[in-house]
Amino acid sequence: MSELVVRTAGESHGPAVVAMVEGLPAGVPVDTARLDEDLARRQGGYGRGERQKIEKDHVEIMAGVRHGRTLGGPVVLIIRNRDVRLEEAPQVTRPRPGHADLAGALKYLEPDIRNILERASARETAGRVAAGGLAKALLAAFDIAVVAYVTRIGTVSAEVPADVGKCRKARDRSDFYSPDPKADKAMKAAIDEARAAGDTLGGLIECVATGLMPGLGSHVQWTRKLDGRLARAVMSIQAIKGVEIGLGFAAAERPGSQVHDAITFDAAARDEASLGFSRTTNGAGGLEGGMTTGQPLVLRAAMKPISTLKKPLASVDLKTKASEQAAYERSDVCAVPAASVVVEAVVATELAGALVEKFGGDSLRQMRDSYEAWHRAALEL
Ligand code: EPS
Repeated sequence: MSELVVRTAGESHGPAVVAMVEGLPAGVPVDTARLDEDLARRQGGYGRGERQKIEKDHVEIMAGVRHGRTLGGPVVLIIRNRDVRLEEAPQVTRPRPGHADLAGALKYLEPDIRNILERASARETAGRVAAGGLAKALLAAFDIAVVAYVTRIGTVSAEVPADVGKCRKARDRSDFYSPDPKADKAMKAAIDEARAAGDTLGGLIECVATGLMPGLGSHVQWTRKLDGRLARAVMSIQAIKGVEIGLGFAAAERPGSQVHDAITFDAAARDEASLGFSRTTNGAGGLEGGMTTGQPLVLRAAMKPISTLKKPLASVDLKTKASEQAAYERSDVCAVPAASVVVEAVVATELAGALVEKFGGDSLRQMRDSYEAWHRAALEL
């Protein structure tokens, strides 16, 4: 079975963040300018901290690409850090509640939390975003698009237009990566208020993927169920505490007749990715039985507020065991917009992985042929 695997390496203040992407077919177009656009979006958004004024993330390709196309071998991407000071950075001994600090220090028998936080830092997500750009390029060859945007900052909610194209356009004009310009003022006020209070703010992110054919993922083994894999990928993003698909938690309150999506058929849409089958609603969020249904995938993630607080919570010094305030150097007040770029990237990566598993071949051309053969056979059903 073909498999797409993404691994990252690198410390927040080490020389670079590195991503290795293994399992892409040969022939996927790679445009570093496009990858850099996502990296710039990840660095941006209202509420980001001082670090992003230092960094200017840019992808360099170290392996796996020639003449702007993947070769079929592992692709290695690096993003050099500018704020490199891993060796000289001072020890940290006062763990921040909410961060990996205390659990990591105890797990690794490590009194200097610096040795934990450097890898736990969300700077690592630059690697996942760069890798996600490659996944998006593969998906685009099958007319599959993924977009994520911010639907809430703290208690301020955005209205989400039904049209995904409109969402993307509005998001690209918003400092909050929100699809609702009417929410901007209140979102800004909420972040400014948190900053003034030495506090931080979380929020909600929605991600939609369109153009998906039915049958990506699988019902036959729990490890292959796409909803489970998406949840794992999104939950693994720093500070994400909840993931839901479609109606998600709201489905628990409704009777089945108001949750499940009646099936319709339109012969005129026979040639589309969904093979002409449609739904009157999309409560399932595009997934049934761990497989895509051919309807848009709709996933939401909840992000907790960043755990590095300017007005720190109580903690304990690991060396002296005395009560102290948690460590503070600098921090983002709100990184929900940045996290939305990471959600988009990891969802794209999981979908590209499912595509590779179903239609995998050595080359993109072979994958396209395999997809078309399946599509023809499905039309004969
Ligand atoms: C990040 C860089 C980090 C943090 C943030 C993510 O920079 P520094 O630690 O040098 O200020 O701003 O990391 C965290 C939110 C965290 O909790 O570790 C980045 O590039 O995204």
